[in-house]
Amino acid sequence: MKSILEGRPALEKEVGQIAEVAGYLWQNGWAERNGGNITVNITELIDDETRSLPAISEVKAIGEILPHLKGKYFYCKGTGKRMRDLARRPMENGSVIRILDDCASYVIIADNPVQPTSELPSHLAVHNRLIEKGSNYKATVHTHPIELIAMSHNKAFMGKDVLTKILWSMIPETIAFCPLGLGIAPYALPGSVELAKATLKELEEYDVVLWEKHGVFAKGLDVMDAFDQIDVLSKSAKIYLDAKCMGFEPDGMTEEQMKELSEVFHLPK
Ligand code: 2HA
Ligand code: ZN
Repeated sequence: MKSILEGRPALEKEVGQIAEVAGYLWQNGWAERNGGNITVNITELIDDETRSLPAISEVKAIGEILPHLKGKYFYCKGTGKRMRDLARRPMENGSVIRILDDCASYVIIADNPVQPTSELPSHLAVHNRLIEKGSNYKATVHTHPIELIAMSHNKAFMGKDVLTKILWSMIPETIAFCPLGLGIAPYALPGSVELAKATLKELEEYDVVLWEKHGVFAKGLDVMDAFDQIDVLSKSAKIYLDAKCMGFEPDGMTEEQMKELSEVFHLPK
């Protein structure tokens, strides 16, 4: 069977980047079994010929009306699929979907009728909001970074911007490359409306949200940008934990050092 990627270099490159990031998630130990999700808005890469491709699935309900997604196209990881498999075979472990004109349902158009992630409604709700805001962000990533999840088991870290300040102060790069910090969503059942709502709320202010005792959800300009932000935060969390393992509380950079960084890098906070 011919893949949708054949003869479409821009789409092939995009899916290649998704597969590359899926590999990093697995290599980092952040994507056990079917853990994590990736959803990317690929509408800009869809040409007229692709728009006329027939559906290869029945019409499926999203579960909510998302008015800004009419006629949009997404690459979505498949439900129950493994990141480590997606890294090697992205079109067998994910699929391309088209949102129908009712803004409440979709069809799969390629390559295989792989059912998208169980978290599709929450990922699509985030994309709906991003488009509504006129944002250039195209990717959402959910994964299970070990050290950040470990830190979320401490209630004292779950206050607003408590963890952000600790993580920023571990290494100068973190504030430079994750300048909005880390939002917090209190524990809620995976896949629940409550978790989706809390995530949407936090994403108004942050690019990355820590789901207490579960993982992170990030938005990015593209999938690599979303990954990079999770990666720098995770690096800071590792440094914090290494210092604690050596038996001391890390000093962290001083307020003055942080202020200097913010000024030099023209950071928003
Ligand atoms: O889709 O990680 O939380 C797999 C998950 C859901
Ligand atoms: Zn998860």
